[in-house]
Amino acid sequence: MSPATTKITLPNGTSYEQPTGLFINNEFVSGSSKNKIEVTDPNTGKSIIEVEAASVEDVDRAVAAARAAFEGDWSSVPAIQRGALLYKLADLVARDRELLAAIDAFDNGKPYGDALAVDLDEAINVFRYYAGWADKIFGKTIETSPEKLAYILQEPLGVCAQIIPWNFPMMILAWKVAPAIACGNSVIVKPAEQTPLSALYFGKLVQEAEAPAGLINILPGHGGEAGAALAGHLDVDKVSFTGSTATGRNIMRAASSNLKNVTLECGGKSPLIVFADANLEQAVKWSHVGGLFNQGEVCTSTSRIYVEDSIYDKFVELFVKEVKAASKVGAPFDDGTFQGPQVSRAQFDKVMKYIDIGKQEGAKVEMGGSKVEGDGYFIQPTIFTNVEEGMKIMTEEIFGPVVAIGRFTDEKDAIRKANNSSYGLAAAVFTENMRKGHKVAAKLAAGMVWINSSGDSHFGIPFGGYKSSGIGKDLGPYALDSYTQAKAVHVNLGVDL
Ligand code: TXE
Repeated sequence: MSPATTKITLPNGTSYEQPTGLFINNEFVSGSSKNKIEVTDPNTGKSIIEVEAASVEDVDRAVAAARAAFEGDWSSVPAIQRGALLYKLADLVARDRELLAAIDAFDNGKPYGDALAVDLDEAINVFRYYAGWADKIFGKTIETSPEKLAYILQEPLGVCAQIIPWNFPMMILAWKVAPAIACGNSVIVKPAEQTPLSALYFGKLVQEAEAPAGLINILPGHGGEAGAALAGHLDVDKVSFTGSTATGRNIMRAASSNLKNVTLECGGKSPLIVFADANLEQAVKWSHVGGLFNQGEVCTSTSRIYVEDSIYDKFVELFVKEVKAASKVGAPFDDGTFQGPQVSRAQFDKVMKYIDIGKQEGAKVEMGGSKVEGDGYFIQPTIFTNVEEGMKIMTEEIFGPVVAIGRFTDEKDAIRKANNSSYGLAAAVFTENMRKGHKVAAKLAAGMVWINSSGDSHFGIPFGGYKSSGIGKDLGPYALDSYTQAKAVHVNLGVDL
């Protein structure tokens, strides 16, 4: 029996039919168990809808479908047609961008305007970008001797499991699905429990694009069950994950079952360094966006700010002023909202716990520091100052609207403090001295460094971390390496035995 769709009316008045089943073989189907996921509106704390949760058996079913697609006609589809499919998907996502943005704003809690201008814009660009790559994935020839031709084929990996977080649901789906399909793989997407709705709606677009059956499967499910089953599955060739470092470790352990290829984009505690010679006004504005955009639920959030001693007080004064003026907290669909609710009760509790820890550790609450009274998971934008190295709020990922500010004496001290982390996702440097900017950038242990900006990213540029922030890269041509493997072919041109 095919599962129901449910009519949802979004807070902006738009109604649509939301699929609630599992998407396998281009059909919405019921799961083998009665497992459900309850999806909540973080703006009110109320339940929106239940969707089916994939069991281990359902994972097997989806893997079999993806395997059959990969080994079937798909393997002989010309590269340019893989690109054509991605262009079609891009056009369909573009057609429904407002609905998809509204869905993400609804179950995630992010401001609708941001979902539209950032998440959906990026998702569409990413599909188009990798559509263009599909027929430009080159092998190599390597000269060895006149008696031999050696060439390298760059081949797809096979069945790819793609485990998606809840902070940018449609955007990260695009980051994972588009390069995998461009390279000729088949995929199984597992959206996060908190935000499965846009991914399931995307299943309808996959149908409409007439993708080969089984090429793109979407399995909402619990991480510990469906996610773990995908990561450990013996017939899955790759797992790509974005989420916490703790879960990344579990995935890597599970992936050792068949030594599957692994890409992990995990947590961060990214530093932002403000030198005394920075353009202070710009440093303040970027620090605001870099630390507090998307409710602080950004893996590259520059949530640790280090300011040079001589301008520390001035920076704090201007930063607090900027955050007060530009961090309007409100409902996701209200005009002018900069910060919506945290995604879930669990995330709200985690952030509030860290705010309490910061107070106990003796850091100064410069502004915020409490929840916002009323329904929903709202937290005041919070700034801690006089934060010392070693304090938990300076070392652990909070993933909320909380920024910790410390100070440094000179360049060496700034670099030492910035690198004093088990994470290495991103880092930002503010200085008007470009020689210093580039020198410091080279010394920062981070997969992405911004000079005079923060949180900047582009689909053509690799995205991924050093140290415990992950392995491998999403985006840019680098993601093509993440979804292909090299096969060496040795051709004997004249050596007879
Ligand atoms: O993350 P999880 P959670 C960080 C952030 C946040 C914390 C916890 O600090 O506060 O993680 O969030 C799936 N095998 N980030 O608990 O567990 C899960 O179903 C396979 C940073 O939500 O990492 C979901 O689809 N999969 C971040 C995805 O992993 C498993 C984004 C992420 O969930 C699994 C999100 C398992 N054993 C949170 N367990 C970023 N890097 O942007 C869970 N999952």
